[in-house]
Amino acid sequence: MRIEKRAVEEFNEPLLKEHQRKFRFIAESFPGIEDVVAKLIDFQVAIPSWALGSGGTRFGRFAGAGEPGNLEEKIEDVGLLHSLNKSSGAISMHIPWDIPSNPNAIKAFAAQLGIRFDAVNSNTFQDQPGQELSYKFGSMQHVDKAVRRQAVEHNIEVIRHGAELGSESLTVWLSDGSCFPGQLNFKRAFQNTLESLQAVYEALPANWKMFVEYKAYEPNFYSMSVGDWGQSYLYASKLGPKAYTLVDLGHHLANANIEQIVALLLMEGKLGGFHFNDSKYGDDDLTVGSINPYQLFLIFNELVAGMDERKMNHATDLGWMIDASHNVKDPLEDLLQSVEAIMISYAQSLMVDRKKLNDAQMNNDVTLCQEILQHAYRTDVRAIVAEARLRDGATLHPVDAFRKMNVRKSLIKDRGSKTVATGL
Ligand code: PSV
Ligand code: MN
Repeated sequence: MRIEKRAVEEFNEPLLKEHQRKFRFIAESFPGIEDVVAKLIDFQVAIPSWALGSGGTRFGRFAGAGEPGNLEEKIEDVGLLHSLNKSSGAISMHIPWDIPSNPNAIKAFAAQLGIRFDAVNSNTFQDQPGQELSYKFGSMQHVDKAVRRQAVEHNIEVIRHGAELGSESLTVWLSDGSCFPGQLNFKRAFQNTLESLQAVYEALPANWKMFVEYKAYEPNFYSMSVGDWGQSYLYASKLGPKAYTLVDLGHHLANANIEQIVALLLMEGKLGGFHFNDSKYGDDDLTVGSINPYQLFLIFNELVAGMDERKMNHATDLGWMIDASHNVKDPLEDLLQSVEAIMISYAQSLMVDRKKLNDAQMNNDVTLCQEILQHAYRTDVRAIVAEARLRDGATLHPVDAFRKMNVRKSLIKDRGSKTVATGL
């Protein structure tokens, strides 16, 4: 299924007047509005190939209908999202869940839909059918050199697949660690992991980045060999200038101050990428902004401040991606909501009066600091985000449009109601 320009215009038409009234109202009170709109148009969030179907928990999974059954259909789904919001122009693939059988054809198909290939992700957290050695006791940290070599070779193969499609970064998330005290020699596990990562790093094409993603717990419950941003930073620093830390919002212990982590990593030039989601308890992988939108805003506030200090391009210098799971909602609706939440937080953080905030901080005016941040956070910027979409040829309200255009119904008609997408 494709969403034609005409369908977008037809959807927008009856909403235009009301939208223009709301946009005019906010534009009048914010002189820098055109710069915000331009930045929103440029900003793209990659969609993970494994999140286009229903997710589940270890207790089960309730499949949806019309889910994509192969990589082409996953790209088709991302194309639909992108037609609706013009902010989802990239896909991030997980190998081996999505090995492209014909890379040139896949690349051409994605290009037709305006989709590029973001970071490729390796998988040494599951054993695959026919795999020679098991990752039950880890992959890159493993005590057996042959297992470590297998993990390294897999990552090199992932780079090869990514390079064929035009990706320029590899995300390595390791589930390595231990479940019980005494199981693992921490220092040996670190050294083995570092050596393995070094072998992968050496295989990176010249223009590539490597993202080292950390996670506090799960599937290992006593220690993780890349368990927090400190460990990730240590690996990334020892690896070299092409290695960076990747922050996944769900991968922290409760109440961690993620905005502070982000600020310091940016200061050190070691923040590489982001996995957006939201959580109440752990790595819940819920819709971005659904539980704690203020935290999301505070993170974006540090991102914008830090990127501006380093004169970075907001849209291209960091890897932006959603990493969520949709257990009860339509995956595509859920992803549209996530992208919207990201754009709203980004827009609000672009509206923070940084000069005023800095002055208030220098004067220890704590009350004013809070007023400045919350003024931006409490500003209803939805019309600005919608205006950016409108100017870029997308819909004023993506979720409503998805429903009005009967997108899921068409997908079920094309694909049937029993397809199950690969992924977790
Ligand atoms: C692990 O929880 C993670 O966040 C990593 O990014 C994985 O690659 C992804 O989820 C999918 O399992
Ligand atoms: Mn992640």
